[in-house]
Amino acid sequence: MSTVVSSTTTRVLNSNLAQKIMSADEAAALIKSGDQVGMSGFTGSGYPKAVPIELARHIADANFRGQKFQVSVFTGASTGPELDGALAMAGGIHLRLPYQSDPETRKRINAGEMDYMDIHLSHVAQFVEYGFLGKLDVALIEVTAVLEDGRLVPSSSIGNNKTWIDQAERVILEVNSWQPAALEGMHDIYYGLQPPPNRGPIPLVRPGQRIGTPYLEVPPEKVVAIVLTDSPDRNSAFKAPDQASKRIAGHILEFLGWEVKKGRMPANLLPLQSGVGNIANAVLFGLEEGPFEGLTSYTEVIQDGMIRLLKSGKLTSVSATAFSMSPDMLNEVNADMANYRERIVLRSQEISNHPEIIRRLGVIAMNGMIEADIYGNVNSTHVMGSRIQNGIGGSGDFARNGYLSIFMAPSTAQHGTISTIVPMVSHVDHTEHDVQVVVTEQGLADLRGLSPRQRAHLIIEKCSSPDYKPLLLDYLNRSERLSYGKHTPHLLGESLGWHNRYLRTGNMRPHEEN
Ligand code: 0RQ
Repeated sequence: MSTVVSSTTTRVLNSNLAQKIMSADEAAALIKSGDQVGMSGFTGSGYPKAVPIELARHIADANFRGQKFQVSVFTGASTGPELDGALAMAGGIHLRLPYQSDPETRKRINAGEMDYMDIHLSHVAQFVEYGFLGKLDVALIEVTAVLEDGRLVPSSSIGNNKTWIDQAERVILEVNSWQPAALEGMHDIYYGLQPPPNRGPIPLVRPGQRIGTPYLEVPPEKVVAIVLTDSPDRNSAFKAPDQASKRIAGHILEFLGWEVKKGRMPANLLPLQSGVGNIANAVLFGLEEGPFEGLTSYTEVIQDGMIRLLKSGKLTSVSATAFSMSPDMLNEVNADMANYRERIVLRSQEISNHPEIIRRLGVIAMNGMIEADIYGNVNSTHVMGSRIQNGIGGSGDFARNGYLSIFMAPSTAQHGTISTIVPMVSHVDHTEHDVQVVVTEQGLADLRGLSPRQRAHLIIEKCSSPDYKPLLLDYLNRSERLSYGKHTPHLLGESLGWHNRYLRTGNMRPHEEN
């Protein structure tokens, strides 16, 4: 394995490609209005940090001259302010996919000024490969280094980088010397996935297994620019777990212990997937104090809690597509990357989120939700049914295909003014068929083997806030008497009107007006 050196200029070891080093401004000028650009980046990790800012500047200049300049931006998932924030602010994004969590982008999408396609993360690479999304013009990818033979050492996320490089007409690389050189060897890029009808089984049977190569490959003639950067990834810090998160974590741990006792899971559990956000992180913190040893993880993002589990020795290996750590944890891991490299594998998201692997490994999927209804349908994405928060991300990939699918949230949102348990979700991301466990700080409802009406009574009893329980029971009782069908009783005129309760509280923030 070759070793890269950490000074900026020596990170591009291939002399042919070194000829293509230029400024971010010059590289941005190679991106044209109407281009579809596949960018690296997954959460606040491994996204290009220089060219998007210059591109935003070119877009703003064009707009100033009265010329329309917009591009479509495809990524792994969310990115940082230098990408989503800058381009959204300039009004430069025509279509965005597949996931975002940037405040400015969210604002533009919800104002109807930007198109957004919220798709399963496992679908993105194949949608582009199958040609469903048209031609990819440019790949803009952050890497850690370019080796002598032209192969690329990936950065702190992989996402869809392999696909963007393979599919794009031209490739722009940002070589970021802030990324630790010791990332080399941590990645596993699988080049064996053929399109149907020639797709064979993916030979991955353990979370920590390597089935590919640590490097990305790029035909040198495709590379039109290389930009040198030295900028940090940006992820926000996690909040310390609050009481509600701790109680949610407690319910999940107790439930997993029960599953082990029943013989439905081995003593070291099954590979864990943990979603984004503070509650998911709190569950990982809970596992650190819990009784389970020899854990593994097959997930999408590596949060602080995962690293703490690795440090404590409770977690033996973790597979993901990106880091998503607080600045403090990131500094700690970067300083000791060579050690973590043995226990962490970063893969393309078409593999980290692949249904075949998730089903084979029997992953325990734990994801956050905005609301669940009494029958177990889950809304992960839309506030009041119309305002996108982030996106479905990988939650559907893991929920539908996991061994166990758990959704969690506090029982109320917005300071208690709205119940997260509702008669009918205002938007469906995960159907009642994909959701096996719903948990709030009030308790946990195990929905497996229950009919719709049994599920409704259990969810209300175990998960709803005492403030909303009587209202939900009243709705269910009347529905059971008056509903047209008695299989999944509903009073349709009333069920969605439930959400107006929130509007009537007068607690809507100004930017949320529907
Ligand atoms: O509003 O920002 O104004 O405070 O929604 O909610 O409570 O901070 O929750 O950070 O855990 O995120 C589902 C969004 C939860 C996340 C979701 C308001 C609430 C707050 C955020 P404020 P919290 P979290 C794999 C997994 C989909 C993707 C996924 C998510 C804001 O988990 O994006 O799972 N999931 N990926 O007040 C009105 C409700 C509300 C509500 C919450 N019922 N009504 N407002 N809020 N519930 C990883 C990847 O794919 C990368």
